[in-house]
Amino acid sequence: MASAPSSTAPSPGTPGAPGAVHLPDTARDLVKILVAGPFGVGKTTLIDSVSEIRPLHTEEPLSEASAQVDDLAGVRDKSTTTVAVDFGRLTLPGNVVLYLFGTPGQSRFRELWNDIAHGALGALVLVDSRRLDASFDVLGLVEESGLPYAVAFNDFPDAPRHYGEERLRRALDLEPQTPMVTCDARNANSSIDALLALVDHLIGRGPVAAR
Ligand SMILES: Nc1nc2c(ncn2[C@@H]2O[C@H](COP(=O)(O)OP(=O)(O)OP(=O)(O)O)[C@@H](O)[C@H]2O)c(=O)[nH]1
Ligand SMILES: [Mg+2]
Repeated sequence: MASAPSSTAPSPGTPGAPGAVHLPDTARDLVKILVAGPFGVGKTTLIDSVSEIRPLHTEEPLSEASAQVDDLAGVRDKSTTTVAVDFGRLTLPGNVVLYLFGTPGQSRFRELWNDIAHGALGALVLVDSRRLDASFDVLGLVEESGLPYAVAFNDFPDAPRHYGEERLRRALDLEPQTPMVTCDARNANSSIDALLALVDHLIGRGPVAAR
């Protein structure tokens, strides 16, 4: 599978470094991006690892009732879930500023999705290759909303390694031009590379009107 161009995380003391709250004057393009995916795929983790401001989270403890609805397979240790949205900010080289909105991908959140997707230019869809079917809902939502997107396969230790890119593309019914990368959401550079793959894709499509 193609991996995204390599990146370097901003180092402390530079605009966009962790703790830099105010946008530098050089900020050029402000872009709203969705970080979407099924339950427990790593949306909150990814926004945490790349955000240069203290991220906003809406985490609540998982309840017995939610365990009936959202399958804990693969994420048994998980004790909280995002009940609305995650928010973070990342300045890329070239002073493009990404506003990152983490959003649940289950179809039952369609209304929330429509609200959060408003004004977004693209989506990074996180996929857990151990449970591909869990991503069908979010891929449906992203296709419905017409947002360009890239797919990042989150690197869990027991993820199957034998699927080739073409098999994964077929299983998820992705267009040939949809970027596919792997990423470890816990790692800032890896997550930034996944976001860069999306930004490259957006740039390659030419000017995009906000949805
Ligand atoms: N090994 C590995 N673990 C990960 C990765 N991304 C996330 N995790 C772990 O997976 C669990 C779920 O991550 P979250 O970031 O809470 O997932 P989420 O998509 O925000 O979950 P919800 O908001 O509940 O849908 C956490 O325990 C993370 O540490 C990854 O890339 N690799
Ligand atoms: Mg979350």
